[in-house]
Amino acid sequence: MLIRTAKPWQLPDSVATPESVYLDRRNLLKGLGVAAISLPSIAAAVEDEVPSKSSPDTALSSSAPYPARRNDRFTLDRPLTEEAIAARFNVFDEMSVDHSKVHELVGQMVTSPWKIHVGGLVERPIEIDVDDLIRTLGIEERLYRHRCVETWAMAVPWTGIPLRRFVEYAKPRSSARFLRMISFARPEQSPGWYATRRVFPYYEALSIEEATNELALLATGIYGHPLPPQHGAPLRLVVPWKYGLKSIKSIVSFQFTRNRPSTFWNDLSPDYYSFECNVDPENFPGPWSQVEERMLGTDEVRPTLLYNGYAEQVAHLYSR
Ligand SMILES: Nc1nc2c(c(=O)[nH]1)N[C@H]1C(S)=C(S)[C@@H](COP(=O)(O)O)O[C@H]1N2
Ligand SMILES: [Mo]
Repeated sequence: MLIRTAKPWQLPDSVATPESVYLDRRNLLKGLGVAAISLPSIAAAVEDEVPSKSSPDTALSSSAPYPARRNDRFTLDRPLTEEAIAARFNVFDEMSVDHSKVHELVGQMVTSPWKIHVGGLVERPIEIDVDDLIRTLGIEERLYRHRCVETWAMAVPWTGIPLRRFVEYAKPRSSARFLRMISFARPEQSPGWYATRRVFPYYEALSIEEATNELALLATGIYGHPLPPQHGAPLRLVVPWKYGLKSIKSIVSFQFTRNRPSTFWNDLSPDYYSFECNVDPENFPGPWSQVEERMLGTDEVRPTLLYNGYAEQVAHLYSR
């Protein structure tokens, strides 16, 4: 029998980035500067690295709207994962590639105040603090399944802003066909930044049809309170019919584009990770099986569901 030394989802050496690129911060920032020619707000996000001090008032205000009212249209077929279990097993490679260590390493992260930038093909670019965004657009609670491409799964109560509502607020031009999202870029608050074989910041994208699907949520909370940093505070995407890698954490920038943007894992390992990355038990290009999944905490093994059980809401997006 073949014994694997690396976990199958780890990055094959053939697609790893040369050390010179990720070890040298100045090179990294220069690299981002080049990207910023076509996407100006990335540069703004990267330069905005020095957090201003938050007043006690703003620190408190983010917890005021919790717990939010639950939207009962979204139901589960399994028990909720225990909060403490979900909070201690996280994929947040900017902190560590050891999922069990992430929650111990997020202490440096400053998540309030937190400005986001909304630009690209919009009527007018917007800069807004997440607390103001919450006050403006409102939040609700939803129970969702979550499925990682590594085959672990969980079921959790997210709180957040329906992404469709955010897209309407952003007023994209009719030429916008995709929504690109970029994570925070603060190496000094991210112990894994130079310690992993990844080139950050993390970036993701959805088609406008996906972004305006009723399931897409911009999560600001979990288990009835604001997100703890390990879950991607203060604002992260949740698209439960896709593998978890699409649900980008700690977003600072949103851009509407005409062309399909590249995505972090598709760039790193295109043979395994498509742009769409929809949960599918039968069709997965990587060298491990997606037929079953294992629930965090209970270790219960369940059959993987097409679109993670959300076919009714999303299958029409992908029929040709
Ligand atoms: N910025 C960023 N976002 C990210 C990741 C990451 O490493 N960095 N990991 C993704 C993956 S692979 C998964 S499974 C989920 C995990 O979310 P959780 O830790 O809140 O369960 O976050 C996604 N979002
Ligand atoms: Mo994942």
